[in-house]
Amino acid sequence: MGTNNKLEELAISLYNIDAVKFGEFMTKIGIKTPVYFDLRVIVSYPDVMDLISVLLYEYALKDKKCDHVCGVPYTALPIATLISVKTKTSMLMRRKEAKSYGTKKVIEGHYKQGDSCLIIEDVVTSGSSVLETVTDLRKEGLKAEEVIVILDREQGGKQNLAVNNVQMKSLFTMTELIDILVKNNKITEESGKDVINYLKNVQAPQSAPEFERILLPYEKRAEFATNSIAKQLFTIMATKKTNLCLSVDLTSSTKILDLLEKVGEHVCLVKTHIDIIEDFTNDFIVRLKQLAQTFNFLILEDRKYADIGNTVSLQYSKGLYQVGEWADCVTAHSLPGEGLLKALNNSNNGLSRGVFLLAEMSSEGNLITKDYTETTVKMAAKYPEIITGFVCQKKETFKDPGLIQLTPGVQLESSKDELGQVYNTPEKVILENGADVVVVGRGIVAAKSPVSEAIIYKDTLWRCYMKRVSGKME
Ligand code: 5BU
Repeated sequence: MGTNNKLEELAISLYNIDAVKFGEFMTKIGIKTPVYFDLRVIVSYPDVMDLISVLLYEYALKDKKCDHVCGVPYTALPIATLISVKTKTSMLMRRKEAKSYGTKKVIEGHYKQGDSCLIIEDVVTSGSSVLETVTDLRKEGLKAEEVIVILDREQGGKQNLAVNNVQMKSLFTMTELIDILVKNNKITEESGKDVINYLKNVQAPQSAPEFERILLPYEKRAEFATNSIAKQLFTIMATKKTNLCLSVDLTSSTKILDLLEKVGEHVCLVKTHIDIIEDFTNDFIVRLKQLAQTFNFLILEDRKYADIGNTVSLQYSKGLYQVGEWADCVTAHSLPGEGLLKALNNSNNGLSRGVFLLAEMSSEGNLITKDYTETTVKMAAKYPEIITGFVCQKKETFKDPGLIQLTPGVQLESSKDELGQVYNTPEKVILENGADVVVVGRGIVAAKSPVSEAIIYKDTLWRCYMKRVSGKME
């Protein structure tokens, strides 16, 4: 029997054993739905189980090698077992409840770091169950980049998974399953259309586990970036192997330039407060740009724009500093609303430019609330071409892997200054709080030997990042 015939046979069997039902049903959360799936019943039908495992094998495993297979608990567990036995491929088992016990292993079985694991699932709606399994596997250092499913409900799961670097293949899409059932007179064309329309209108929200973004390496994140500065910065970090942003909070232009001569090779980004320099001239900008080119770093002017669009546009492109001419990116508050982002977007003179929007601050007692942070992130989503990322303190603040988390308030020891600045350690901000680029000011510029201190920061921060993307977080 050819694969297509087998698929047809499976579709009809699923219908006959009531694993898929059409009519009017209520979902768990009280919404009416014209279609209902319960693939848990397949365990009572060995022929159906057999057919599913043969088809999954032909689709996903025949021409491919993977070190392990892992079923998403619970429905897919017996299917994964059959495939494992049939193909003599090792199986891993993910515990769903281990988290609450704390110490128990989440992934059972024998494996090595870097081993590849194919995930198996029955039905995908939003993809969130698959992502939970992916995340647990990646935490153990396993490569989890492919999933094979029986049915894709076509409600956004495939896209959600792709954003998280997981490719999904399915035996059927919902449309294909319905076509087969209509063709075989199991359901009418009309109820088939109803179902397709219903599914189109009820798309799953974009969802990803909160730590997904931070498990991806910078070179991969560059592929997701929509702002050209974010793309460049991810690429610089990956090639120079540094995620250190030096905040050159010095008031003499010669001191800044002298320091950058020596530490330029160790940083990905240099952050300025141009209005604190006492001997500012245009020559300073010329030299700064030369150094940026020689050492391949970007420049962030930490101007924290916070006015109406028209004023911001003037502040950005006119006046003594003409920031838009030389700074690759700037910081801005979301407080005045979208006009400010429109202004910055329209004032770039055709140059590649970016904005880090302030979603949180590091200082004690700042007035930013959770609501404010969430609204800021939503506002940024409307301007993907200009937003480089967020200045923020927590990994939960945003999910988009193409945006950069810039985190200030970092020193080797956690402490505070006398004016409310709060310092966390590199370990904490990178491994726990999700920082992508770490801003260090006085930790380096006020050190006895700023150059050797910069190297210590660079090495420590990079080590933490490597630990994070290797998946070994504990
Ligand atoms: P420090 O010397 O490492 O404390 O300098 C931190 C820099 O980051 C300094 O230039 C601040 O203006 C900047 N910063 C900050 O510390 N906290 C924030 O929340 C934001 C910016 Br936004």
